[in-house]
Amino acid sequence: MINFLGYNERDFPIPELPSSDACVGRVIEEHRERYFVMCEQGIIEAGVTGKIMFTSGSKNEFPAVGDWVVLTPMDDEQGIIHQILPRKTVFHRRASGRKTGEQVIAANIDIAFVVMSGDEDFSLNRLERYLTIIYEGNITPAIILNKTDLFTKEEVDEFINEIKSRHPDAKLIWTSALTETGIKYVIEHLLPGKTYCFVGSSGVGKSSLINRLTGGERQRVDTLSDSTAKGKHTTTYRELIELKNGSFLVDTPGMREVGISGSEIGLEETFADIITVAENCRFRDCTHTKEPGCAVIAACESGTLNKAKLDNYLRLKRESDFYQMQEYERRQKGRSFAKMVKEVKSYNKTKR
Ligand SMILES: Nc1nc2c(ncn2[C@@H]2O[C@H](COP(=O)(O)OP(=O)(O)OP(=O)(O)O)[C@@H](O)[C@H]2O)c(=O)[nH]1
Ligand SMILES: [Mg+2]
Ligand SMILES: [Zn+2]
Repeated sequence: MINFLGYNERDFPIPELPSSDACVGRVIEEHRERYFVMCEQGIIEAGVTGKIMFTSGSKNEFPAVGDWVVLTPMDDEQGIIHQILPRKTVFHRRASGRKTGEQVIAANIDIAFVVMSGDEDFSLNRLERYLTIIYEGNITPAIILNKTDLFTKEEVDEFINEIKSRHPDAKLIWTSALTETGIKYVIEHLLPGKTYCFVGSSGVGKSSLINRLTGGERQRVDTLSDSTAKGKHTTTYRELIELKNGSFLVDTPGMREVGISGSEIGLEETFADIITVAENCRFRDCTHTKEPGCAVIAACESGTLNKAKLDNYLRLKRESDFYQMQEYERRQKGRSFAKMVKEVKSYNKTKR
């Protein structure tokens, strides 16, 4: 019987275990393909099997913080992960740099807090990237405007109005990790057994907020001290932190790139106002850029829709479509290569 780290049998039914010493645990830290997994017997440092099994519902083959996994301990400290249990929700972005595919930042998250601050970090377009990713992953978003102590009340109101002008219904909390303003409204969201992640640019105050929520003393579920982070406070790896009330927080390093992958559902949710108006466009395949009878352009002109939001929607839609096309081509190429290998093999066989 598992009874820890937010486990519930309904969401994560235990599969048939590969051996009698195998167990189920939750990934609490990720360091370059090494994982710290909390199991009933304690924390196990684990790698993955060469052929980690794909499970229905999980798009990505590697575990991420928040995942429930099946592992076999080799001793008290080390083990091997065989399987990722199907994810209930997932926060993933387009892999950065030259890598292809998606990168999972965290799994099985109930609410994702997008943290922004009023300085140079403030960007509604970037906020909408995060919202798209969050909705796409079936997670509920909430927005935190942090560092309000650095601004006058009028300036803070201005930031709030800007966010509300594009997302009037979004849950929005303004805070200061320094003076503790608004922290109690964040706490109100934190329920036992639920998991929350904090995302946003580097330096916006994600870890500072988490420190406030833990009351300064990190209820870290592990004992690992990261020597590379010495002297700096920049978060260098993702970790799951347990609060006294039994809720779980995932701290993540600030993201420089917030690329979206194929995100139809995410875009539909984030830009629901545009999608609704678009139903009245004359053409089914209207691109909302120049067509006659475009209800979206008309709504922007009359001020019912926000033009800057539309521009961002069109940009993100292109990005999502482009990603899907690229993935499709990659799969086709992979398929024709596999076919060629098969053909060569059977040719060699008939020759013999
Ligand atoms: N004035 C002010 N400073 C803050 C506030 N929150 C955080 N800071 C400061 O901002 C700096 C960055 O805070 P962190 O909590 O490390 O930011 P982070 O989002 O975790 O950054 P990464 O881990 O790099 O992603 C630190 O010097 C904090 O003391 C706030 O509400 N007000
Ligand atoms: Mg941090
Ligand atoms: Zn249109």
